[in-house]
This record gives sequence, structure tokens and C-alpha cells, in this order.
Amino acid sequence: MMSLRTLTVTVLILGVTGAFATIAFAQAAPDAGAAQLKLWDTDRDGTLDLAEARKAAEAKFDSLDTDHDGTLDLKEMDSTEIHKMSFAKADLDKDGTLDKSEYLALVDARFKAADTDHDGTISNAELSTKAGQALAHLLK
Ligand SMILES: [Ca+2]
Ligand SMILES: [Ca+2]
Ligand SMILES: [Ca+2]
Repeated sequence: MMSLRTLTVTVLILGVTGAFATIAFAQAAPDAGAAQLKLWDTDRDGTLDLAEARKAAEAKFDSLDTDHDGTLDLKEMDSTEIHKMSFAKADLDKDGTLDKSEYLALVDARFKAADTDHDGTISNAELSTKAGQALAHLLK
């Protein structure tokens, strides 16, 4: 059993860690969107269009495809935030892997979901939303 002292120290550490995490999150969120946008905004117009998103996604796909067979299996997707559920949904031909066209279809869907003002591009603010970050996960 934990002594009261250990417990107090543990709670204290958890509290401090939590506070730091909150501060880091609050500060990181808008800047993270801006930094990501800069990375992928190849025509430097300050927004991310679908062609730019697809280009970044293709590079990401290639880096994930570690056995270079042109498809991503669940093991290769292990390091990503793409969960089994989204994987199964994105795997349109149900062969247990994602090929590039299936991966890009997922990018298209998430791009549409993130483009809340429907202007065909993802702004800084749109990229910082939950839907925007879901898209970002496919690109970075
Ligand atoms: Ca752009
Ligand atoms: Ca593969
Ligand atoms: Ca938009």
C-alpha cells in the first residue's frame, strides 16, 4: 500500500504535470496549425487546398509504407492515430490494407469535414479545429 507521503507526492506530480500539459496545449494549439500550414502550403497563399493536402498525404503514405508494397497494413499504421475503425471504413475493397487511392479518399473526406466554410481551402483556423487536426494526422 502507498504511504500517505508517497500518495501526496504522486498527486502533486500529477497535478503539476497536468497544469503543464494544459499550458502547453493552450499555447501550442493555434501555432501548431500555423506551423503545419506553412509546411504544406506549397503555393504560399496562406491556405491549404486539396491538391496540397493530397501531395502531403502521398509523402506521408510513402513514409508509412515501410515494406514498399504500395499498401498500408494495420501494422504500418500502428504509429498513426488512424484507429482500426477508421481503417476498416477507409479499406473500401476490404482486403485488409489501404492502397494510395483509399488513403487519398480518406484525405478527401477529412478535408471536406475540416473545410467548415466550404470555400475549398483549409485556413489556419480550420486546421486548428478537431476536424482539421484529424486531417493533419493523415499528412504529417
Ligand atoms: Ca495553398
Ligand atoms: Ca506496406
Ligand atoms: Ca475553408
